[in-house]
Amino acid sequence: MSEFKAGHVCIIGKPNVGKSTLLNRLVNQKISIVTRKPQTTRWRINGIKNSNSSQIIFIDTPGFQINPKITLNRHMNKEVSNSLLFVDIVIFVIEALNWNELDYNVVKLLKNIDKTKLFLAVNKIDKIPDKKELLSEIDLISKKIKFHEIIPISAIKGAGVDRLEELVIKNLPISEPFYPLDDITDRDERFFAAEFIREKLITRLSDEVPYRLSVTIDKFKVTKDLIHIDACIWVEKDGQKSIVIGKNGKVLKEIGRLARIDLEILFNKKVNLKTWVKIKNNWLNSKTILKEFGY
Ligand SMILES: Nc1nc2c(ncn2[C@@H]2O[C@H](COP(=O)(O)OP(=O)(O)OP(=O)(O)O)[C@@H](O)[C@H]2O)c(=O)[nH]1
Ligand SMILES: [Mg+2]
Repeated sequence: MSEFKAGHVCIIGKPNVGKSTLLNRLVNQKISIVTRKPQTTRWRINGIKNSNSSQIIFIDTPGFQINPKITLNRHMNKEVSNSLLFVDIVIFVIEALNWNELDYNVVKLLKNIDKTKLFLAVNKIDKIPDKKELLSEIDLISKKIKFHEIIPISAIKGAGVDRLEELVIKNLPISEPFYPLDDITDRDERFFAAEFIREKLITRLSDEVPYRLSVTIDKFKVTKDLIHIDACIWVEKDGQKSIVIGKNGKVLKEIGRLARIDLEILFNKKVNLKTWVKIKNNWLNSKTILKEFGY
């Protein structure tokens, strides 16, 4: 295995640019949740891409926020900075023709990173009919920051993603693999159960509610032909609890149904999912409760 290549590749960028969509595309499986709302990802998550000659550990991170005021958001930023410590390559993702101040804030995090490790992925090019505009934006950015590679991509459609992967492998060090060659992630089944439920909650609920809730798994029991999952959705107040449950329990039922369908695909097994909604005051600002919830 002397020529085997392996390493860690961190995907970072401001919220909503398509980092998790890119991770899923790179590992050909939905492991990181995606919604059209910013601040969807709260934890870093590894997606592992294996081949006969390489193992790439892609790290999806929460979108970086400026001056976060609540403890949960500070935790999310810390997840990003910690992820940068020992990586071989950083893929900085931006949304094509949408480069702004917020992207600069993320770039500032990269000031100590060796420039030969820095890739720019310009995402969502499927939305840009005029490629000339795209080229002039890339030109502008590359005058301000030096990137080793600049790759226009569409994480959703797949354009440019193979090339991105090739360039990543080219730049990886020779190393033994870090994980068994059939692993695709570092996260366990409980993590996915909680995350897939949270994805449905974010998509279904409006305004602030998705940002004020967290999901824990109280039971995860695998039997011969069924997985029993008990999940708890934690909110801060009575009003939020009523919104999550909905009239006659309709909203919660629908969320449970959609999460169950996704989990059955992921686990390739029938799932019996039960959900409860409980209140924990001010959990977003309590270090103790955040810890209890796994942050
Ligand atoms: N048109 C288009 N939309 C995309 C593309 N990639 C991602 N999106 C959409 O952009 C939205 C955000 O995608 P995510 O993958 O959740 O973005 P993220 O950067 O992980 O967001 P946070 O976790 O909130 O930081 C979703 O609605 C995606 O479907 C793309 O290549 N083209
Ligand atoms: Mg994400």
